[in-house]
Amino acid sequence: MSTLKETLRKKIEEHRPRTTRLVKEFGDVKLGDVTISQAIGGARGIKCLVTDISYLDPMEGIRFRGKTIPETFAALPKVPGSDYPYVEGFWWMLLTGDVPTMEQTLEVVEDWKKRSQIPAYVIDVLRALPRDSHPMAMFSAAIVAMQRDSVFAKNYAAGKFNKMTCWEDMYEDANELMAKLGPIAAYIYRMKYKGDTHIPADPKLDMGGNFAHMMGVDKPYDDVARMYFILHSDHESGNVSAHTTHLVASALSDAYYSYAAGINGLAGPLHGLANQEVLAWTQNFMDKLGGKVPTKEELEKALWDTLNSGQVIPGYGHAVLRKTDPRYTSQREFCLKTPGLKEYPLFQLVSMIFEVAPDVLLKHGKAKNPWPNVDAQSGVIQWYYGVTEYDFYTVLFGVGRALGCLANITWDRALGYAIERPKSVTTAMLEDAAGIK
Ligand code: HAX
Repeated sequence: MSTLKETLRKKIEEHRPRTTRLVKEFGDVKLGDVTISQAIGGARGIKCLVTDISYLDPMEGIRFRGKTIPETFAALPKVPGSDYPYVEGFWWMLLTGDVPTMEQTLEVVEDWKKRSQIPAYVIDVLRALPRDSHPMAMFSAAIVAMQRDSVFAKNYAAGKFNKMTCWEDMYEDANELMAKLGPIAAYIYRMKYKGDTHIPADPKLDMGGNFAHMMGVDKPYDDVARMYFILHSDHESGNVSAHTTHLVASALSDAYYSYAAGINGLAGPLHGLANQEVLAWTQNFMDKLGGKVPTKEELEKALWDTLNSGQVIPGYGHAVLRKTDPRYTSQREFCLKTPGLKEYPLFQLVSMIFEVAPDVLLKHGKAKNPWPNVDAQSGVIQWYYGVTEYDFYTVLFGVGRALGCLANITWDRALGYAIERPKSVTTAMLEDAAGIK
């Protein structure tokens, strides 16, 4: 039995009475009323999901288990010789709420190494897909293909379902996925963009280091990977990828079905695909200018052209945040402290967009939040380190987002969260409620 699993078991046992008491004794306490615009407008702001893994304050941004991004990076054990922590230690923190010791972190590192081999049939599935399939479609197919190995599904089919202990099967599936997603993503990358040449895993490396190695990108891309996966891990539960994963898991679907569904949601341009769209927008703009650095006036015009043609400015705005996304700031700080990257023309252009776009969006008057989100900055760093195939960027997001989604559905099972089933109403009912009928 792993120390992480035992620690998690204690946490779950301590936590369960809190949830039970809230439902039994305080189940009728109201958290708010639902308005017509919330019912029509994407359930914005309705408080009906519960998670302790992260919390998103509109003005402050994300906290993972109560810690801001800088606090998270400072607290966790670091990979020797690196500026960023082990992703495996972060996984421990997301699951348990505690900062692990180096020894505990290394236990997860070893556990994931043992689980990291990509099954041969997954390679077959990936190779059978047309090579011009979007890498997110490939990633999703690989995840759902592995459903045959789900411990949860096998035990359920064998009649071994037990509401109190089924989180353990989810935990096993979640760890299997976490260990394999990096190597699968790297396999897709090299198959699709690097002439189908592959680099075997290096058993000496941690998850982030091995990912960089299998991608074939030199240091400090290992730190970029660690930073990127942690930053993209979780953004409380209402965003499309986290909510979809939770929703599908609520039907007692296993981690593979659930996270493949989450990945499909992440692939939408209003969500995770925005990082690809940012680079596409920026590159198109630079091409139109023949590669020269634009003036602020040229940039402002291009932003207005995008808005006037009815499109969104990718990487800007957010459903919850009302200030610059600290995940954007964290990546910007990485660029500012990295020699070469700070002077890099693409970084300078993205910085200029940061100066110009919020004013344009404010004048446009629609977006409630004119500030950049995580996706406005992430592609620049990838591009700088040679990962210029921007339709791959959302896959990177998907490897990181798994940390949050899978930690959440492990806890969903542990606390016995119900199958999700909100109520719908008809338009006529809304008109009745509004008194216009
Ligand atoms: N450019 C142009 N218009 C925008 C805008 C932007 N960046 N952001 C919002 N708006 C518009 C909306 O389309 C909406 O217009 P309509 O009334 O015509 O429908 C209006 O402003 C009000 O929207 P909002 O309440 O401010 O924002 P939403 O909560 O509805 O949507 C989005 C939030 C992130 C989807 C939105 O800001 C957007 O489309 N941004 C660009 C795409 C993007 O960067 N997505 C990634 C977000 C972060 C994330 O999930 N990463 O994975």
